[in-house]
Amino acid sequence: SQVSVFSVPFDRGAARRGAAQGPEALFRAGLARKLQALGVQYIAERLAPPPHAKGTARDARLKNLHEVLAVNEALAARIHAAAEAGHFPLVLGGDHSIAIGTLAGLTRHYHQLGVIWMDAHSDLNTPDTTPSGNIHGMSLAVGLGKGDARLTGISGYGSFISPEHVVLIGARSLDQGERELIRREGITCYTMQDIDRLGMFRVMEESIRIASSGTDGVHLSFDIDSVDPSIAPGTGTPVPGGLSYREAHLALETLHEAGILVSAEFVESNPLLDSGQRTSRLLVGLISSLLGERIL
Ligand code: DIR
Ligand code: MN
Ligand code: MN
Ligand code: MN
Repeated sequence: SQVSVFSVPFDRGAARRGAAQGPEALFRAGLARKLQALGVQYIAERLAPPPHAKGTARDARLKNLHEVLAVNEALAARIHAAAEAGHFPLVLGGDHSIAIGTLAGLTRHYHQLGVIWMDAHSDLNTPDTTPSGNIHGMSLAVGLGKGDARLTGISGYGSFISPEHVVLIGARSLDQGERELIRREGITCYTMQDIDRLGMFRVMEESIRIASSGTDGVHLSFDIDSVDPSIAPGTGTPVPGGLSYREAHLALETLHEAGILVSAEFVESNPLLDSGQRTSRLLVGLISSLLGERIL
């Protein structure tokens, strides 16, 4: 199917500026050439950054809420239209708060969406549990229907994701409220310790089975901070002990072969924090693996 690439130059969901320049850094690192070489049919679109909401009331538990709402309302509408047209949305962030719009648009079309969330974090905070007030730490909770009503009320949400259809991979930095939510809701979470013990291939086989059982499509949300900061330094909240180069590629190669995905997003790449183009180049390679690039 045709790929619809959406660049989302937005970073007000995170504490640090710079992820807004992530998409253009990927194109500078050769993304378009790579897609062409792979024979991927695609159209590319860039969302407008939302205007600064000056003078609106500030909420320390929901920082930049109005900007986050504006970009995600727009993104949800574009994602829903792409899904309706039978296209495969490939969303380039931007910080992880844009997953709110992606999930809203997708769940309006796919009523039993599975989600594979690769991240050092779980992004399962709500305004009541957040230690930072940054909405990029809340996006998966919103997708489950939890949190501020203005976020869960974004027009796309036709249905919320069911916890049994969510798989977290690569977690190693969870806040107490997130741990409790994972346990309470029975969300499957493959921590870095699980990956060390089981191996990435087995983790992916199980994740694919869980996310695709009883669902009508699976979305991959890939936060680059899932990868170890020694090879992916260009990101705002790096955590040591992450995925190796091969573990990350193997995960995406396995997802390509499984053929279960209907959509994917790559977020939290921050060129201002990168060492040269290291992280952007790594991401271009990872996207290529997801879209079918093979060693042999
Ligand atoms: C932390 C960091 N759990 C928070 N979250 C990040 O602020 O809620 N998610 N960085 O990717
Ligand atoms: Mn994240
Ligand atoms: Mn529909
Ligand atoms: Mn993260």
